[in-house]
Amino acid sequence: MSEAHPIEALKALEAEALAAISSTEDAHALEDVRIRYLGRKDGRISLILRGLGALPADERPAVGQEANRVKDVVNGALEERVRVLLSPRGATSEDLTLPARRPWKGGLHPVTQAVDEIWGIFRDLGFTRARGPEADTEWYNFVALNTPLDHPAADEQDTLYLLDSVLLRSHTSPVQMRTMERYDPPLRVIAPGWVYRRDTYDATHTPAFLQIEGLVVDEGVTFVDFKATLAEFARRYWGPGTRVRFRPSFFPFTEPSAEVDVKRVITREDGTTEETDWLEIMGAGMVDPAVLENAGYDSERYTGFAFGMGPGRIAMLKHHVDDLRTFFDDDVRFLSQFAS
Ligand code: 2NM
Repeated sequence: MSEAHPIEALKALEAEALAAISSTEDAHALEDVRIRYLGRKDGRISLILRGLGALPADERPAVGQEANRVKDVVNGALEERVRVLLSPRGATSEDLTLPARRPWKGGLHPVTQAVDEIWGIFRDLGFTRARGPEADTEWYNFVALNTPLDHPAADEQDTLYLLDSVLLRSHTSPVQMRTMERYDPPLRVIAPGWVYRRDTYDATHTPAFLQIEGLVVDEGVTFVDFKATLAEFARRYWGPGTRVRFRPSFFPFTEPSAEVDVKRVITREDGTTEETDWLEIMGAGMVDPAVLENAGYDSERYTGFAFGMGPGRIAMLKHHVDDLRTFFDDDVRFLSQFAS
């Protein structure tokens, strides 16, 4: 039997090679098939290509073209098969190397984080958390706190009234007042909560904001206890190297009163340090004896100190945010950077 015409032989080789490729089960077997048909030295298709010169001149172009076509088809089949064999499930339609979609993860709001950290420090210092109503009376919000109703703070310009003498609390001090009424000294309470003022929403004000106030009352509580407690708080919150400064101020419910400032000392990676400007973090003072008397305490026997701060403001200082509204506009793209 005479040898088959080269074009017929090529078609037969093509079918044979494709069948061999699709029956391979691993990459080694596939490489053997590649060498058998396309190996440079004596692959069966390669041999035909190399033998083109021996053919009659008029057959050469057609055989050459067919040999190249078969070579391309077999190469393509080899590539496809290697992808199938190397992919974990042999799947071709899914790219299993794609990174998975990151799952949505909740996080605490930065101002909530500040409340939790601040309250946590005072808890460690022996304070108890107290709550009270957000709608309260003029008595608890102002009068009992030594703030006469003709004081500017009590004006309708500043306070949101619900009824004649019922209002949305403008600070959390009424909680301390109610706590003093209910419990005898010694008292160490911390009252975080929402408070309301008639303010226009801008970079540093919002009509509803969180406040944290604290109160300590006992026999023999002095200005030294006051300074030491707040300095200890500042160093636990802002870092051990933090400097603390008390500036004289005025509040109707404390005498003397002070603004508390901190200066943070930041240690850079190379060990050198940098000091921030003084940052005002809270108002505070020794509780006015008239306030203790309004609570039913004997102001000859007991003394105390109190303080108040805004965790929103503290979070702004901590995260170098200069517009309070970015915390409250609820844009998750902004807020998610504080998630922990
Ligand atoms: C402040 C500043 C100074 C304060 C006073 C009282 C109370 F009820 F004991 F009298 N609670 N909080 C106080 C004192 C709050 O906030 C800036």
